[in-house]
Amino acid sequence: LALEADLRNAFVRGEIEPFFQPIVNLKTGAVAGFEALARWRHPQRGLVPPDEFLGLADEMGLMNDLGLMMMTQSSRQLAEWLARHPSAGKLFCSVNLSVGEIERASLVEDVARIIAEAGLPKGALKLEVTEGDIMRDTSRAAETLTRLREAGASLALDDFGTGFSSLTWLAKLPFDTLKIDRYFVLTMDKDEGSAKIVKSVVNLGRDLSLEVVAEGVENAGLAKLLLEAQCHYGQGFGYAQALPAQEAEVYLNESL
Ligand code: G
Ligand code: G
Ligand code: MN
Ligand code: NA
Repeated sequence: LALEADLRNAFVRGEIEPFFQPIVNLKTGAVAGFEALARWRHPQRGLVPPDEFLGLADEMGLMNDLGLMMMTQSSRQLAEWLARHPSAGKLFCSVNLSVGEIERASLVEDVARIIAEAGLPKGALKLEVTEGDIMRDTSRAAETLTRLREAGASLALDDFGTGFSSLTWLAKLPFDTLKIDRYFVLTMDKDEGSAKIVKSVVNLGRDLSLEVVAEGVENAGLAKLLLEAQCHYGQGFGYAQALPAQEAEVYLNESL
């Protein structure tokens, strides 16, 4: 209950902010983009990870506020980085959407406004959704995703491989990016089945002209296997965890 009161205030006080985990070009090591992950700097408890407050935020009806704050701050931050690091090319930043946000009528106009206010190029703000987020009402989700793309966002299907109907969504919905769930990536050096799944998912993504990101790249051995599998990008503790903005910019600069 104490946490509940704190969480309501946290938004007002600006205690919740995006950290940025690098997504790296497996071939060159250059940062291609970041995933924004919410972190709460609690005045007494220190850094509170999302697993400890997202459930509560959802119960309290705060997920829309969280998503708007994450998209707004990430977009502003990304615009600054693009201006300061022209050699970073088409740098992107992805933000996770929750199911309630995808179903919110005003989402598309909010995204269009946030992109315009930050002055971001088309596709630079990437929105991550999971299969679970789009399964509740697929035809409506399909329409929303199409409109989000028209509004200038790009789209990633997150945690790919953990759901049931992955292939249907992939072919039917306008995704730009496919993120392979870390479970398969983490075990691909020990488990032949996982390695085969990762390879076929990479090939599937490439055949569908999607950019493929492997999550859970915890060490150089996995990065090498993924490069051999012709995966485009890697994300994981082997490169960096989610970093505060200043540290993320240092990482970006040193990777270029
Ligand atoms: O960063 P970490 O690994 O602790 O994140 C745990 C979970 O919280 C992940 O599933 C991630 O997708 C989710 N998460 C982190 N930030 C956000 C956010 O801003 N919005 C939503 N909807 N989920 C988030
Ligand atoms: O659900 P989503 O894919 O958005 O989750 C991102 C989460 O994955 C974040 O909580 C982040 O901290 C976590 N994560 C990122 N890289 C790694 C990794 O290399 N290993 C593990 N175990 N988790 C990771
Ligand atoms: Mn994600
Ligand atoms: Na994921």
